[in-house]
Amino acid sequence: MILHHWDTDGITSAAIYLKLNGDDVLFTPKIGNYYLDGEDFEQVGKYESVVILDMNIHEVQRLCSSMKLKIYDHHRANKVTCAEEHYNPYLWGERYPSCTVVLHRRFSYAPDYLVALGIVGDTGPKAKELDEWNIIKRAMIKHGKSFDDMQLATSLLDSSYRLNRRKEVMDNVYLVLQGIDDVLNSSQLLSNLDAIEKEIEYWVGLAEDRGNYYFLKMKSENHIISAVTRKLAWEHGKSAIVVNEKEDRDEFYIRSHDYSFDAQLIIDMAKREGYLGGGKKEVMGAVLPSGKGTIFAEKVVDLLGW
Ligand SMILES: [Mn+2]
Repeated sequence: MILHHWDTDGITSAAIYLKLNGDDVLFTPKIGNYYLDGEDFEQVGKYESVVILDMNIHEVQRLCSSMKLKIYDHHRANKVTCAEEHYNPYLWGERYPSCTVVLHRRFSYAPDYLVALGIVGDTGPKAKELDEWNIIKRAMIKHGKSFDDMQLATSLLDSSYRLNRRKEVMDNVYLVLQGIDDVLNSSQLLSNLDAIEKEIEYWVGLAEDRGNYYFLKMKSENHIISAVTRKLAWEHGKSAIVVNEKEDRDEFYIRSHDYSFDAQLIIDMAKREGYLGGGKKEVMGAVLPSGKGTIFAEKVVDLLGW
């Protein structure tokens, strides 16, 4: 079985692994979970051998007692010593931009559009500044595509997880194996993008101007909070705070429009309170128990003196 991340890099990594080793059962965890819940654990546990691509799964060593485990990844991680192979450049202090680059290096897989799409998916426009940019450029020339086409292809592949469509994520592995044009022309994925854009616009229109920042409380099972926050901040030229109340959890997201605060302060606060949080200088997100999102947002507003 191949267990892979639900984003473009995870999808293209699974495609490369299939090309190298032949067809296999594909599996992606419940979207949003960087761990295996009871149901997922039971399903994965039925297999004698599992390859994990582009994911650092919490407590993954639980799988070792019943199976042969291999892990190829590029996220921050600790060595999983019980795995037959744990190949992650992070473990020896190197950073690779995508898991597709990990597979290219580990298996001498000749870089192609799959490797390129993985990099573009994980790094976006910053891909142009990487050493690996030449991989992307060669793929663009070979297939007659612009960088915009490459980015559109990754948005299309990502649209399935954004709309919480787990089976479609795995279908996309076979779709991308057919070629970039098959992705760009997929009517299903194109209509996904339409639906996502409409939903983002709907929520952005409901946000409230609070002087120093925009605030929005939304309710969506889709993975769009980061895109909603970004659109809010960019459209109004103000920082934005968004709380999304999902069925089983609250999500919190904040974006500074002018780097006027360091999001690390909020990441530290989330960690002190025992919540999962992460981000960069200008953005941060956190997952909180149901009902805690608004309370956390008030604390952040206090912390920032808004
Ligand atoms: Mn990745």
